[in-house]
Amino acid sequence: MNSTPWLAASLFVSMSTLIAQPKSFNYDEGKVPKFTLPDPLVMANGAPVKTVKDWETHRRPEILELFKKEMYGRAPGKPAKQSYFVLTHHKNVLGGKIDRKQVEVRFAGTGKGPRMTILIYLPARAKGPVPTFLTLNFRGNHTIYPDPAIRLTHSWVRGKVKGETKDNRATENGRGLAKSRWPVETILARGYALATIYYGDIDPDFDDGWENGVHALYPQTQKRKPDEWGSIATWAWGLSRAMDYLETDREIDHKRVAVMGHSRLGKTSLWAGAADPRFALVISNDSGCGGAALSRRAFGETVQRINTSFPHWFCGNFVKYNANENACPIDQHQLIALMAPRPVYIASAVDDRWADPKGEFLAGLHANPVYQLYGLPGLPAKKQPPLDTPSMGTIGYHIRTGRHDVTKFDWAAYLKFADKHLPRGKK
Ligand code: GTR
Repeated sequence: MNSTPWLAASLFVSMSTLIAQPKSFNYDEGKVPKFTLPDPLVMANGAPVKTVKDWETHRRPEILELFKKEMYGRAPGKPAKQSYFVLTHHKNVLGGKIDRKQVEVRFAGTGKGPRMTILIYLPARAKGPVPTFLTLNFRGNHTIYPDPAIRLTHSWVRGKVKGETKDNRATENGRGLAKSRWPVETILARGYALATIYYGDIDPDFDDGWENGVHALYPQTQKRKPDEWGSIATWAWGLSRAMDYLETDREIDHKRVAVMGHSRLGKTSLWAGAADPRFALVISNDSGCGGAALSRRAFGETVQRINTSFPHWFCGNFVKYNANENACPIDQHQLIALMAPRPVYIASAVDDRWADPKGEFLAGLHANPVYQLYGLPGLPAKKQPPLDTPSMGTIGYHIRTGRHDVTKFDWAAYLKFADKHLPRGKK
């Protein structure tokens, strides 16, 4: 019996439960509190930012520091002993058009310590290094495409999809389950590689007291400090470690790597892009609270709610802003501004009110002054564009029909945006 439709249905149910939109939260534009956003172009000492130099040498580091200290937490650098091990490498597979590599990043330099597996699909017979979409996935590399050669993760996986997991271990039942979110053939046909990692290889997504995943490499000796990395910063750190590897892979054009993520992994791609300028382009798909959405609007999911439901995602200091968003010295338009002058795309879905589509748009809009400092267009749309109508400057935005998900429409926009900003043949 083919159990895929049943599994897909359970996946849908479980994901909808995850993003339930509780009634007691505000969805009324008229009830959005009054607020003033911190100005990205005014320094903490009140001095104005007048030039790119002021921004790059003073204000940008100041804002980056505030995001580390108050929100995502501080991550360590590249582990000294990190090494890479090619697990498999096959050419012309899956109908002949794809090259597949699976590479293990060994954080402590050994296959016995914490490690993550990067699955890389490349267009077969590419002429030279290819630009790449790097993304984390929710349920294991094997779920993104029905490819029997993708290795099952050795890490903990969430056990909510009935039949997909057994004792929180990935099984064959999950193979290809999330394929609607991963248009592999289209991405490759457009000349891009796709590199993906199961986020649980980096840090399992539960409140474990910072012992498992890569945290095992950094044992706690004393009480956790209020600015130590939360899970979002840890996943973003994993993306930077993947970038370390991509820089060594001659088939990859590492100067043209777009980091993309959905939902909590959209929050993660934004933080990865802000913290690590090696990412040439950044994409947030329905990232919502703690991602692209302005916290001060408190529309849909709030700071208090996210810190309560997911106490491990942010650093300890972020709790200070529960129901107290105005006291926070930063807001998410400044996170977007940290990408400047690099291109950044923000995508919303109209039925995903929990993620506050308007707040996501406004974060892009209010990052504009920083892009303008560089003489770049920023986000062209001055008000939220109509449904299914992307607006693309150096900042891109769309709100599409439908629910919290990654769809063909989203990918079509990302590919167009990447074609525009990461043209081939230019250095
Ligand atoms: C929800 C959470 C959102 C979003 C989403 C997801 O439960 O409230 O912030 O991250 O999960 O990642 O699926």
